[in-house]
Amino acid sequence: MKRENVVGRANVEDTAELEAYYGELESRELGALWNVANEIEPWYPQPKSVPMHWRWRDIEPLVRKAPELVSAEKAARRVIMLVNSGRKEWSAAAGLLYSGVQIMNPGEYTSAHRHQASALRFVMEGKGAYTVVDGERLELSARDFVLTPNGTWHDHGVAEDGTQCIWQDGLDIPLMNSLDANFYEVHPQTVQTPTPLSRENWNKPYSPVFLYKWDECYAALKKDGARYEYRNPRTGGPVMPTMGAQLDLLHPGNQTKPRRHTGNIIYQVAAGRGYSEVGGQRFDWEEKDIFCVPSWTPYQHVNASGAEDACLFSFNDFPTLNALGLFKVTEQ
Ligand code: GTQ
Repeated sequence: MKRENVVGRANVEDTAELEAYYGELESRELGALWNVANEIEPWYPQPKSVPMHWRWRDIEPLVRKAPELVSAEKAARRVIMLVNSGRKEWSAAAGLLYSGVQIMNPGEYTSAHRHQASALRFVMEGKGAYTVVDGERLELSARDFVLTPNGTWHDHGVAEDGTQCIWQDGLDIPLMNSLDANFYEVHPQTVQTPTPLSRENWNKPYSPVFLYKWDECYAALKKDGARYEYRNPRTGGPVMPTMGAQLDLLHPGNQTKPRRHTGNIIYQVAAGRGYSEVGGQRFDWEEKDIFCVPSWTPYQHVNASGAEDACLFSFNDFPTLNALGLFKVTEQ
């Protein structure tokens, strides 16, 4: 019990009589709210997730080892997950967002499936990767951003004449599971036969654009300034109902304003180097590093280099918070 000596907060002393009473309650699957009230009604968000930094140079050898040990077929998805030490039980990278690094060799593919969870990918390296989303085949290059929205059939692979490919997956699996709303289905064909997908009378809750090519997005980012949001062109809003994504550009010597907000962000360094202060910790990052900012954690990004631009790709759960009226932000 966390007692607080503040009017309006639980502050009950333990006595022998009360302890016996708590035992009786427990035996009937009951409990006294005042023993947990201060914990379950925090003054402000108290994320279980902690700020974390997965350095590419540390994880790369382990990611590359996976294909030597497990086939893509047997693994179904050969992915090394990013596990937040405060969120292990949810397989979450931060908050209720999952992330992992998927690796595929030339000629390998995953079998077609769909799930209620929404997925997005940011390509880290390689040539010849493709994904087929609801029958539409999309060719993927380094730093491309691609969606496999909730309920869409998808399979992916690497062409025989390609190179080893690696990409970061982002999914809302922990959110779906915490809502007990997840479903999973295997496609009747192992891999989908590519067919054109009609966008006529599009009424899906996600973007009709699935593939956002790096060159175009980066050019738009450079033209417009500091931020590029991947958008659903039909609505101008986020690409999927539960997750959004963006690019941040930091010119040499630039830094973002310190801010904090509800909602979680997972970053991947798309280019350059710099550092971020996240909840009082300093993460010195370089290309392909991944780090997270849990909800309500103050943070700031800095490009301390004298010469090179830095670009951060990130995805977030802001659309979920916005849909529920829970997004709050403060700039300091
Ligand atoms: O490709 O749909 O990293 O279902 C984890 C679960 C990727 C996928 C992951 C998945 C996928």
